[in-house]
Amino acid sequence: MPEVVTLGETMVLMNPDSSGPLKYVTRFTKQIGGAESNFAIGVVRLGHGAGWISRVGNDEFGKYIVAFIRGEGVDTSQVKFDPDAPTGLYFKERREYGESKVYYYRRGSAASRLSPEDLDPDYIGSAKFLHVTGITPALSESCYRTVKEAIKIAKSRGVKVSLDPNIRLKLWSKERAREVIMELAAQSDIILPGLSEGAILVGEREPEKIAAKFLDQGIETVVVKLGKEGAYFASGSESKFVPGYPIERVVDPIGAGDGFAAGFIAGLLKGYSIEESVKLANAVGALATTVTGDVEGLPTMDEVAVFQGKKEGVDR
Ligand code: KDG
Repeated sequence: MPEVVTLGETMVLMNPDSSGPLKYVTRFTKQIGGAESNFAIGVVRLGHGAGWISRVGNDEFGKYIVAFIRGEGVDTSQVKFDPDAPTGLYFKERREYGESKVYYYRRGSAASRLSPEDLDPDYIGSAKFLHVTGITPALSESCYRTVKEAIKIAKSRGVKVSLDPNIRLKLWSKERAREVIMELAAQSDIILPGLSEGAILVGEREPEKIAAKFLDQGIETVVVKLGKEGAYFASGSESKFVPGYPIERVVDPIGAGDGFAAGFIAGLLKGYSIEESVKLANAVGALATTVTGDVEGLPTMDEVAVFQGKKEGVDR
């Protein structure tokens, strides 16, 4: 049974071969993306077992996604092929400046029909961590109930719960996101918000204040992601800024947060301190931005060691 279990939607990603408005783009590269499977792939690359629970359509895209994720070494035994709904799809739009945009084609997708009956309590109960994100409960009422049930199972079996808010305002309003994510946060042991998510969720803009508000809710460990500046963590009486790794040329920022989460949880699984786990998370998040695609840049531990200057790289 995997050490880490996660659940959520993975879509086929149509990644434009050129930048600019999609209206003028003529060629796309077919890849995959989904916050939770990005995370699971990241954990496996770093040397740990991960399982991903989901539904995909019983269609070519669903088969492609499952084959890809299984090929990365993630356990896909809990994924169902749904004959009555299609696999979701999303497009990225790249600009030479600023952030990428995304366009979803996922309403009514197979994954949006995930339900609590798709959960095997023994599968979740045998893991060390359950990782959930704020994307899944935004997909549908049944997805919301599924995430709550997964957390309930984890808590009843002593499995630690980590939550990445991953607020996607194309899926729901700020108000609903706050209400649901704060409800899930109250049940979680670890939360990994970004700065703008902190502002939405707890109305604070500074890392220390964001962390303090979540600690007040009874969450054990808060790690506030600060992009290239690194991260700030607070856990019990310990708190610290951990500097990041500025990347000169970010090729594709989407998926960096999932890489960060994978690095952090993998660090804890290795028995690292929270600070060392945040360092690993910073490195994984930074490396994820150096390659086009949501998962293609996720590193192995060897690649992290070379990046951090702890090991010499051999290229030829
Ligand atoms: O974190 C990256 C994800 O946003 C991307 O892989 C697609 O899961 C996705 C989503 O719902 O936006």
